[in-house]
Amino acid sequence: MSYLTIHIFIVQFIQTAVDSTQVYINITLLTPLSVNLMRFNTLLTYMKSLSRRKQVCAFTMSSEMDGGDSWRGVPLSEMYGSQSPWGSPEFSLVSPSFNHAVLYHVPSDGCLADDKPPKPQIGHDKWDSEHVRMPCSSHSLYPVEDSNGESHLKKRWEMIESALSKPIRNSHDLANTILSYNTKFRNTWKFRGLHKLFNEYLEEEESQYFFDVTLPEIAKLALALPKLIQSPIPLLKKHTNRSISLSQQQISCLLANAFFCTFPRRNSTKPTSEYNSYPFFNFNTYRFYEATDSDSNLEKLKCICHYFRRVVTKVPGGVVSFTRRSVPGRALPAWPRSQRPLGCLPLHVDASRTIEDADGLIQVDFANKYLGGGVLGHGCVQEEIRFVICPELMVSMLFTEVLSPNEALMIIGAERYSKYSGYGQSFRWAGPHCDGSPRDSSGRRRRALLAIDALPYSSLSREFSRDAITRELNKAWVGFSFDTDPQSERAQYPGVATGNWGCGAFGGTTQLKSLLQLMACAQARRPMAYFTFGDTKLRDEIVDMYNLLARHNVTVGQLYKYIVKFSQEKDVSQSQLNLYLEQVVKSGTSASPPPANRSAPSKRSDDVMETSITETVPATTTDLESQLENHSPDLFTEDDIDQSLLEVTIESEKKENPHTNTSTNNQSTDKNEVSTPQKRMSLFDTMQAIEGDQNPTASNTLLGNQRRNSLLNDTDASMDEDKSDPATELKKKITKKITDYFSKKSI
Ligand SMILES: *[C@@H]1O[C@H](CO)[C@@H](O)[C@H](O)[C@H]1NC(C)=O
Ligand SMILES: *[C@@H]1O[C@H](CO)[C@@H](O)[C@H](O)[C@H]1NC(C)=O
Ligand SMILES: *[C@@H]1O[C@H](CO)[C@@H](O)[C@H](O)[C@H]1NC(C)=O
Ligand SMILES: *[C@@H]1O[C@H](CO)[C@@H](O)[C@H](O)[C@H]1NC(C)=O
Ligand SMILES: *[C@@H]1O[C@H](CO)[C@@H](O)[C@H](O)[C@H]1NC(C)=O
Ligand SMILES: *[C@@H]1O[C@H](CO)[C@@H](O)[C@H](O)[C@H]1NC(C)=O
Ligand SMILES: *[C@@H]1O[C@H](CO)[C@@H](O)[C@H](O)[C@H]1NC(C)=O
Ligand SMILES: CC(=O)N[C@H]1CO[C@H](CO)[C@@H](O)[C@@H]1O
Repeated sequence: MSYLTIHIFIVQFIQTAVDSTQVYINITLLTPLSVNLMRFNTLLTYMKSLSRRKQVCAFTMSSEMDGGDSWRGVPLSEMYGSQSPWGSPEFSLVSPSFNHAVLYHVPSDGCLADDKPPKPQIGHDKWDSEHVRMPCSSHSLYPVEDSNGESHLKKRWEMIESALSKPIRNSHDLANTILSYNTKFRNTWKFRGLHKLFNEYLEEEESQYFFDVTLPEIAKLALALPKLIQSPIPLLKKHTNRSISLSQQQISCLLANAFFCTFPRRNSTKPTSEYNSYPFFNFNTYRFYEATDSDSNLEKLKCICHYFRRVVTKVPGGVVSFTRRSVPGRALPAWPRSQRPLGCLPLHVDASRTIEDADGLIQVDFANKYLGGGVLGHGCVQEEIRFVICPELMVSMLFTEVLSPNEALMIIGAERYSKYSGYGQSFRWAGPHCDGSPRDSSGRRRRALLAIDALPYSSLSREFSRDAITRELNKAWVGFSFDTDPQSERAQYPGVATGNWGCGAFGGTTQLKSLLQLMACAQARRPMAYFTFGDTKLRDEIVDMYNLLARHNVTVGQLYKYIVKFSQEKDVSQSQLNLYLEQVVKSGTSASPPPANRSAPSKRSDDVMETSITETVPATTTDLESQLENHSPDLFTEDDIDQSLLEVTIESEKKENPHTNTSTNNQSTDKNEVSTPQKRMSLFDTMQAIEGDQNPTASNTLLGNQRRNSLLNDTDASMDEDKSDPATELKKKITKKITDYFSKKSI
C-alpha cells in the first residue's frame, strides 16, 4: 500500500490509495470548473484506460455535485467526443443515387447557397404504387355530381385551385373550402376544433391576422405544388434502405397541402384502403380539426399555424433528409454472444433537461410504428409534441410505411419553430423558437431525430419475454447503429440522447428499457445520454446499475442472459429486476480470484474490482451548472490553451519541489486540501508509477521527453505496441483527445 497525491494542472487529488488490486481516489476540484472541466475529462479518460490496462476493473464514477446539478456520469462532452455539440462528425452527405431520391437540384459543387432555397429537381409525375400520389397529378380525378344527379370525373387539382383561389375569411369559409373537394365528408367533418380555435380560443386580432395575412399565403404555397415538386416522391416502403431529401420549402408546400386536405386516397380510414399501412397525412383524416375536448389539441394547431406563419414570412433555405434503415434478421447482433463490455460505454444521465434540447446528439423519437402517432389526432406526448414543434418532421408521414421490428427512420435537418410547456393535457405553445443549430455541408440543420417504436405491453410478463426483449434490443440497435462504421472498434459520435422509451402509454418498465438501450448503445458503440424527465431517483438507479455492471466487467451478452433468466423466474415484477441483477452479477464474479488483503476505504466487501471516484465540488464552483446548461462549445479561449500547455510543463518540471508556486493557481490553500506534499506528482508520472510494473514500454509513451510531443502531436508513432491491445487503442484515444483539447482549430 502506498499513498500518492496527484497534482495535475489545477485538479487536486487527495486521499489516494493504491495497491495491487484497487485504486481508490478521492478528487477535489479546487478551482472553478469553467477552466477545469476539460482537464477533468482528460483525467477521467485516463482513469478509464488505466482500469482497462490492468484488466482488473472497469471505471466507475459517481459524481455528487454541489449546487443542485442535475446530471450524473460523464459530462456531455463525452457524448460528442468533443467540447462542442457540433464537434462530432457529420452524417453521410446528401448525394442522389438509386436509393436516395433528392427532390431538389444539388449544385455540382454540392454546396447550397446559405439562405436561398434550392431549385426543384426536374422530373415526371409517377402515378403508381411506388410513389406518392400527388394531388396535382393529372391522374388525380374526382367524381362530381352534376345537377342531373349524374356523376362524372373531374380533375381534382382544378377543383382545388379554384377553391383555394377564392377568399377565405373565417373558419367556416375554410371548412367549406376543404369540403368542396372532399364532398364525401360533408356529413362527417364538422371542423368543431377549427371553429373553436379561431372563434373562441384565439384573440380576435390573432384570428383576423391569420385569415387576412397568413392563410392566403398558405393557400399560395399549397398551389405552388406543381412548380415546387416536379420529380416523383418515392414511398419509403418496408424492408428497404432508402432515403428522400427535400428542401424545407418543398416540405412547407407539402404540409400546406396536407393542411387543406388535398392528398388523394389519403382520406380513408378503412383497412382495405391503399395507404392503410401508412400514417394519416391529410390533417383532418384523423379528426385533427374536430377535437374540442382538450385544449392541448388547440395548442397543437397553434404550433402548426405558427410554423406556417414563419415559413411564409421567410422561406427557409435548408434541406431535410429522411432515411429508412432496415436490417434483415441475419445481420442483427447475436445478443447472447456479444462480448462488448458495458463499462466501455460513456453514460450521462440527466434529470432536468429534455431530449430535444440535447444539441448535437441523435435525439430519439419515442415513435409509433405509424410515424407521428396521434399528432393529427388527440395524442400529445413525446412524439406528438416533437412533431408539432418541428412540423417538418410531419412530412415523413406522407411517405413512410409502417415500421417493421427491424426498422428505424432517421430524419436529419428538421428545424424547430416553437417553444412549449407542459405535457399531455397541459401542453401549451410557448412562443416562437429560433433554431440556432448550424447547417451541415449538405445544408441540413444539425439536428438528427431517430424514430424507433417500442412495443406496447399489456403485462409485465409479456414485456419480459425473451422475444420482446430481443425485439426491443434489435429495434434500438438498428436505430443507434445508423451511420456507424461496422469495422471500427472506436466509439462512434455523436452519442444518443434518449429516455423512458415506450414507458408512457405503451406501459414499458423504465428499469428494463434503460438497460436495453444501454446494451444497444454499447453494441453500436455510441455513447448514451439518458434523460429521466425530472426523475432523480431513476437517474441514480441507472447510474448505480451501470456502475455495478461496469465494476463487474459485465458484457452485453452476459446481461442479456441475466435478463432472460430473470424473465423466466416465477414472479416477474418490475421492482425486482435491479435486485435480481445485483445478486446475480455479484455472485457471477465470485469465481474470480479472492480479493487481496486491503485496508483501503471500501464501503462494500464485494467491491473487489472497484475504481471509484467521488467528486466533490467546493461551493465556489457555482458556475458549473450554467456552463453545462449552455454547454458552451468553447470553454477555452485560445489564450487559455497556450497557458495550459505552459502549465503542463511547469507542473512536470516542478514535481521535485511541490512548494513552488504554480503561477496561475494559488488556490492550493483551499481548506479541502489534505495532501501529502512530499509525494506530490504530475498526472503522467503517476501513470508511470502505476503502470510501470505492468508494461514499461507502454508507460514510456506518455512520459518523459515525449510528453509534450505526444500532447501536441496527433501521432501514434510513439505507440508502436501491439495494435490489437485495447489499452493501446485507448491510449491513442487519449492522446488524440488531449490533442483535440489543445488544438487551436475550432471544433
Ligand atoms: C473525499 O474527500 C472529502 C473532502 O475531503 C471527504 O469529505 C470525503 O469523506 C472523502 N470521501 C471518501 C470516500 O474518502
Ligand atoms: C473483462 O471482459 C473482457 C471482455 O470479455 C475480457 O477480455 C477481460 O478479460 C475481462 N476482465 C476481467 C477482469 O474479467
Ligand atoms: C440495409 O443496409 C444495411 C447496412 O447498413 C444492410 O446490412 C442491410 O442488409 C440493408 N437492408 C436491406 C433490406 O437491403
Ligand atoms: C489482512 O490484514 C489484516 C490486518 O489488516 C491481517 O490481520 C491479516 O492477517 C491479513 N490477511 C492476509 C491474508 O494477509
Ligand atoms: C509565491 O507567490 C507569491 C505571490 O503570489 C510570492 O509572494 C512568493 O514569493 C512566491 N513564492 C515562491 C517560492 O516563489
Ligand atoms: C490568490 O487567492 C486569493 C484568495 O484566495 C486571491 O485574493 C488572489 O487574488 C489570488 N491570487 C492570484 C494570483 O490568483
Ligand atoms: C511533432 O513530432 C515530431 C516528430 O514526431 C517532432 O519533430 C515535432 O517537433 C513535434 N511537434 C511538436 C509541436 O512538438
Ligand atoms: C372524398 C374523397 O376524396 N374520397 C376518396 C377517398 O379515397 C378513396 C380511395 O381510397 C376514393 O375512392 C375516394 O374518392
